[in-house]
Amino acid sequence: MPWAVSEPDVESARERFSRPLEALALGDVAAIVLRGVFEPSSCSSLVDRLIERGHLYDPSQPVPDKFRDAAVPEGFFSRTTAEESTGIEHYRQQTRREHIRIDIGTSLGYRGEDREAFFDHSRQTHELFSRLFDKDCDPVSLIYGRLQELSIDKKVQTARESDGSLYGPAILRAHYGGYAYAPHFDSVRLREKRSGYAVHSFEHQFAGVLALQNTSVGDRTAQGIIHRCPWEPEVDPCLEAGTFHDYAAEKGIERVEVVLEPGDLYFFNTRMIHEVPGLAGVDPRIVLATFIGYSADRDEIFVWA
Ligand SMILES: O=C(O)CCC(=O)C(=O)O
Ligand SMILES: [Fe+2]
Repeated sequence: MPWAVSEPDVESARERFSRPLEALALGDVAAIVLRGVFEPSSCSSLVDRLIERGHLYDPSQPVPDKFRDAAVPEGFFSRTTAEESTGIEHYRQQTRREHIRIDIGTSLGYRGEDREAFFDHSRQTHELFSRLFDKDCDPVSLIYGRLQELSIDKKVQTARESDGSLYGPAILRAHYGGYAYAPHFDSVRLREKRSGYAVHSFEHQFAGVLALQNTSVGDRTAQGIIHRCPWEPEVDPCLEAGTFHDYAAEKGIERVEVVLEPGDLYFFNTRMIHEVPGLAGVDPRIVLATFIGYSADRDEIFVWA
């Protein structure tokens, strides 16, 4: 059987797999795609609201300085140990000026080095999201709800420490001007090695990503690609050298492009090498993204950003 996604809804995932999240954990399915879970009109009104309230900028206007300063460079995540430390400036120098990623929310990968500042920032995100979203527009609860259904009987909740400190519940990300994710994997355990955080204790990490707006050039749109290649140390040299595509071709590794429309939600295992090639369309690609901690033998599932 070729490696493929499960779509279009929770029911079909549950028909195909008795435990869909276990299938993701094992790498049996490339992604679980849930089509049209959020109305396209709700996606566009949310994007308009983000621009009106100054969280994003209108791409037809020059880039305001505050966004240039806040942009997250391609490939950057903060490292846990000083020996491994590669500063953000290194990544800024490698990122083209017009490749701008704006995060609205609190990313553990970006802010996890300073624990206190991370949880302070998360508190502000909870306040901000309670102003941005309401019962008529609540894409965060929507992601949590679908994940709960896919989990069958586990309890989905925002990641928290034993003292009750909450992580950010999700993150809005806008990618302007051809911003790309090169082939990579995400893991608080295997990559960032954040052993001081509760999310470190889960065996598997997934992502749940809701598309809010596509970027396009002609009839092409920027879409994610997932390779049937779980991260192992031997893959690091080609990730670092930017030669993963050659490696994958040589090994005959399968790949799946997950084509999403605004309002589609997908879940995938972030240990699988994945990428989103950049496309310099006028409108930025905008998503609401989460990370998910899952272990077969634990009743709770943690969600963070
Ligand atoms: O935007 C996506 O679909 C996935 C992005 C991604 O790989 C990441 O945020 O680590
Ligand atoms: Fe990723």
